[in-house]
Amino acid sequence: AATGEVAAPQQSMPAAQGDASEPLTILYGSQTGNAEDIAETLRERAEAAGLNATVYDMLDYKPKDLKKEKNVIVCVSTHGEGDPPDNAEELHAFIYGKKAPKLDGLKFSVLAFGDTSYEHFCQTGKDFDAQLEKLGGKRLTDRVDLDVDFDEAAEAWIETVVDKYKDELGGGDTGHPTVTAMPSAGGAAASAGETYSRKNPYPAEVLENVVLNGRGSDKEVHHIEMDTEESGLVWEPGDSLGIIPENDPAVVEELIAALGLSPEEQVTGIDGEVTLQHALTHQYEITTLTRPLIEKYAVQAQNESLDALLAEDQREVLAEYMHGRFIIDLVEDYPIEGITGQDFVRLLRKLPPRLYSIASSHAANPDEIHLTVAAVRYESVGRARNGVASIQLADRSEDVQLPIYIDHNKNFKLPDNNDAPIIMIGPGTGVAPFRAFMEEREEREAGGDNWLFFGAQHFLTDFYYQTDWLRWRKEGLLTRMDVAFSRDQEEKVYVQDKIRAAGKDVFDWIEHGATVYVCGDANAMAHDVHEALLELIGENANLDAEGAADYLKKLQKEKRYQRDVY
Ligand code: 2AM
Repeated sequence: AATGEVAAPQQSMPAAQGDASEPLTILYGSQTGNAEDIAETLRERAEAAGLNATVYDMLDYKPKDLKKEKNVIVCVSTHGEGDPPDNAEELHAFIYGKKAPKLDGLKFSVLAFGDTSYEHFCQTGKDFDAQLEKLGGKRLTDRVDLDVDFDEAAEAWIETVVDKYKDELGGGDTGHPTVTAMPSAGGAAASAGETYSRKNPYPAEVLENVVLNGRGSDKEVHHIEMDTEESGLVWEPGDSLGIIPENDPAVVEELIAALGLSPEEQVTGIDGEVTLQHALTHQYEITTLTRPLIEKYAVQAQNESLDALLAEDQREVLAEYMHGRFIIDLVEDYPIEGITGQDFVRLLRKLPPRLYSIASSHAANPDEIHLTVAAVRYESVGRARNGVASIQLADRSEDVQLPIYIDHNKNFKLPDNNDAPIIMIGPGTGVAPFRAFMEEREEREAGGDNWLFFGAQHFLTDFYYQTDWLRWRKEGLLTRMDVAFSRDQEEKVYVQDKIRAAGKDVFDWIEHGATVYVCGDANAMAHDVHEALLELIGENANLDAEGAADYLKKLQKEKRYQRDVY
């Protein structure tokens, strides 16, 4: 039990400058849950430090309340082309909008989640940071931008922020006996027995690897089955599988040769001394070019034309250079005389896990995880390029054990109510989670109606899981299926065209409580589907553009419009 004095919030200990009972509002905007986990951990630490902290999903937070706040901490990720996650959209728009309040009394801090391989790295976090200041807020700590391997940096940030707010507001130890550890690496908190996590992944064997496309298709999508029988892994439909991949040995070899180094050179890697070859195969990202990497590389390269490329006004030229090139191209284009293996690995970031939407239900088959994986192979700037994880799965996954873990996604979940209808929109590999949805609903004997929109190039070669869908259709589990085979006729037909054509029915389903799910390509498809939904809502509910947008926003708040787009 606690031995320290636990002060009631209102009569807290004397404050250094402020008042420890002053509310500290933590707002998170998160697509898959990373920012949410960190926000939760932050709240626990803040409370343990005697602060009066509350966490809100930005979706559940009234933007107007912002003007009453004295202390706000924002944890937010960035998606696609620098866009906010779905649940942050409204607040993000609000602080830029006409109704944005003056925030003179506000103290704030921002933690941004992102991925340095994207041009608009951490853009949403940058937006909040800049705009809160512009509205009059005072930045209490510098914004921190996290890359995909964020555990340590997030931990350090939490400590800094809690200390800073404690200094500002007073507070002290509440005597809370324990503070939970960071949850992010492990996803769900560890329960009894061994639980596998990102830090402690399960070595899984691939049982099945078949190409789903027929001969002559432009696409190469693999159906992968992994053995989870001994793993104890539990997932829900909508969750993703994290895979810690290995780099292609041929690519490693080529890179080492380009550097003029020996594969046997000893380097200090992620955890101790290893050969350069081992480090580059298992520990570091060696393909994707990022701006931070090029910046660090340039310091060693001392090459005028590379420095010129990094000038602020050359951002577009640099983006153009990075597009379609890998790290090996940088090494060849701007060689560094006498670079050592150690110098080189210091430039690299840790090999991040790759996430795939799980295509099977644990309730239906706890012994296997199924994935639907598009093999990424292309040629650019005179070189064949491969996706790291997809090509390992496609070409080199026999007789190896792949480290895997479950990446839970609270924002893409079947309704608890088995009688509630659902509409699933999943062209291409976006169909994966919907196969899991249907398996799950079959298992639950759920009575709710199910409607699938699927799209692909050709009926004959690209209708993924056709036999599953047809069986479910025949058995009545799948109530309706609308397919858009884009290249089977002169004019392109996409899922959004089918949605528009069925607009009245889609609207009826929504009015009858349907949840709408969208999975797949974030840039073009998800945007176009969103527009189609707005249109059909406007038409059928007799609303203008603003009214339709509000309708869809409300649906999103009720968690009846969920997206898993990438
Ligand atoms: P396309 O390749 O013929 O352009 C799965 O990849 C399916 O999604 C394909 O039929 C592809 O068509 C289609 N697709 C491409 N762009 C899309 C978009 N903006 N919206 C919806 N579907 C799209």
